Amino acid sequence: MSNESLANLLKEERRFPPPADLAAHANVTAAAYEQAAGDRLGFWAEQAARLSWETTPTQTLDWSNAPFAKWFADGKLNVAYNCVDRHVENGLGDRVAIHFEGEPGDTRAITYAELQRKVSKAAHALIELGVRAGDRVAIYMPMIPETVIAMLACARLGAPHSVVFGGFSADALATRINDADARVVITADGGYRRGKASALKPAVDEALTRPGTENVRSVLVVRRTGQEDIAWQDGRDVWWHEIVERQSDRHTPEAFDAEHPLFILYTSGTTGKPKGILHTTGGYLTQVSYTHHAVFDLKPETDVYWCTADVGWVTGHSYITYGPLSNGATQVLYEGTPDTPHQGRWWEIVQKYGVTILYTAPTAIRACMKWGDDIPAKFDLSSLRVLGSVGEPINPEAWMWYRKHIGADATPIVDTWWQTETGAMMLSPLPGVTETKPGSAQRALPGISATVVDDEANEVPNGGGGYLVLTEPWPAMLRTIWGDDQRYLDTYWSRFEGKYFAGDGAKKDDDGDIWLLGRVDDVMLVSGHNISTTEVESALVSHPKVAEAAVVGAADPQTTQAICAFVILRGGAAAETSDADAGSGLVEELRAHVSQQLGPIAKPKRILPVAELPKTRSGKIMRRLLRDVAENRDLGDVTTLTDSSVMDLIQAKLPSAA
Ligand code: 6R9
Repeated sequence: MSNESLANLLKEERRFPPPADLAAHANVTAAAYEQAAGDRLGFWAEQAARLSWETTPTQTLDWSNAPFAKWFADGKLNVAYNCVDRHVENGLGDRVAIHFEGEPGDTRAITYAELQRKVSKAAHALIELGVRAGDRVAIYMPMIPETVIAMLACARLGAPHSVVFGGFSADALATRINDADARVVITADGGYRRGKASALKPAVDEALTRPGTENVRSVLVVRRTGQEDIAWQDGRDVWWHEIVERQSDRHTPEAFDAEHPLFILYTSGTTGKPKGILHTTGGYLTQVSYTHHAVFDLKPETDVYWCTADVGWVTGHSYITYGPLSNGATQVLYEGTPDTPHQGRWWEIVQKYGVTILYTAPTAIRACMKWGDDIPAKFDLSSLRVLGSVGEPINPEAWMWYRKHIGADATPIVDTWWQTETGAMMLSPLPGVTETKPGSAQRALPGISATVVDDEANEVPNGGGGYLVLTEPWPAMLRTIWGDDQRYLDTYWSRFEGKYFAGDGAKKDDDGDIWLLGRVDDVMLVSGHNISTTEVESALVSHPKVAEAAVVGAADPQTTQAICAFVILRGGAAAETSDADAGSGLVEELRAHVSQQLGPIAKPKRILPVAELPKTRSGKIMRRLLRDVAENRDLGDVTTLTDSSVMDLIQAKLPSAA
């Protein structure tokens, strides 16, 4: 990729200073950057002291076997104790930890004292099932409190969990069980999604017929939907309510080494088998706890926090389970989809619980934009004081919509860049410090070192573009890929010597702030220019008739790649395109709009209005599949799509794709 590359095209001039009141009482001020810059390791040692250690660490970082890091290696602690018991011991047992809202409308409020009893019982049940420190446990669950309880019970016993999205297929589950050599699977009969019960147990049964899963000796099943015709294998399958409920609700946690494995979480790369990202105990908990406190300005006595992610995504691990609970937060856990039974469900939940901090993904924000401004306007959202975004670059127009229609034009937005591999947030504004810019994650958090480099690993000057790299180790970093140290080295540490290669394109603006431009694989080469898919998408979304856009580069004999855009139109405009002439008029209008926003080089060669885009469960658009369509190829692996029928609809739209 050339340096002038990753075109510095889109100019975003809007600026939003932090609200004065928030700034005056912020948990973290600008001083944190200075302190961490002066003594990075001292800074992290201080953050580690936010936790309760059974043995206080005397070492901070051991980088002698780089890039295999050890953080706080001579310390010992128990993660579940830190997330639950210590709050009870500190007199906070009556505080609600989880406000659960089921999709059908059933609710449960679980206090920290209750959570302690439930986690203790679940830990005893796992012991009865033979789980010992070091054994891997697969968790395949809907979004219900037992999922969090199961994770904490594993952590309490030092048994690394591997949470697999409830939306994944039996095959995907089997591959992950096999790779981690899991001994127990925790699941449910099903969960509620889109207004109906959707079964989970059958996928577990099917997965366990696959070779490589023979070591699973128990399947622990939560009853959620009460479906009746559930297959049962005696001796292997155990009901949660039968085994867990009869256990003692007192359990003394054992402290584990800071580098004891906490969990494995699989990320599906574009090719090859999924990578089992390994996270360990002390450093991980230190950084998720600190970032949750700093980036959301969490005041646990008064805030009601809600992260809408699925717990099967890293965002759910770090910012539903471990970050918020380690900080003693009160949070909402919602089982279902945002439009069930109506498109205002989320805003109804915000109003009902008085949510003050909301953390969601750009894909969800764009869906809400598409449904219309009048929907959130019907609810009282005045409790909100910090809004977060994660998962993809957020288009400036989506950012502005989020601020205006959800945040009353006043609430700071923290756009948090991080990855499964980084374990915790890495780049983000701080809500009481940063003057925010719509669409930018802006800068590395205190204690984190990131920059943008060119092909030769030289740091680019302000205004330049290239690749995002992390230049110093950080506490929550992945320790390796489970069972494959070589792949860890090759994937992350071989592209630029001594630097972690994130795989994302990025640019620095004139102030040195960082803008993420999407995965490097998604950058297009058009007539010798590198053009970012993200910027063309943002230009399209800035047109009033476009709700969402996905852009890919399709092979082209004249220009190497040609820009091909798939767009979802907003309500009225969608109807217009069914009329062929009006439709082609709109396509011309959109091409002209992109050309005017970014320059003629970025004008899409083709624009196709579609009803849906292919997305993963974490909301990321699978551009790879759209490239397959645009280049008239057979589709690659679709197993991680939320809904694979979307691709049939898109393909049906284009008989003339090539
Ligand atoms: C947490 C999570 C990681 C990839 C990452 C990047 C994209 C995440 C982003 C963002 C721009 C943000 N990404 N947050 N891009 N701005 N705020 O999403 O983890 O599922 O492993 O994905 O997501 O491309 O490299 P994961």
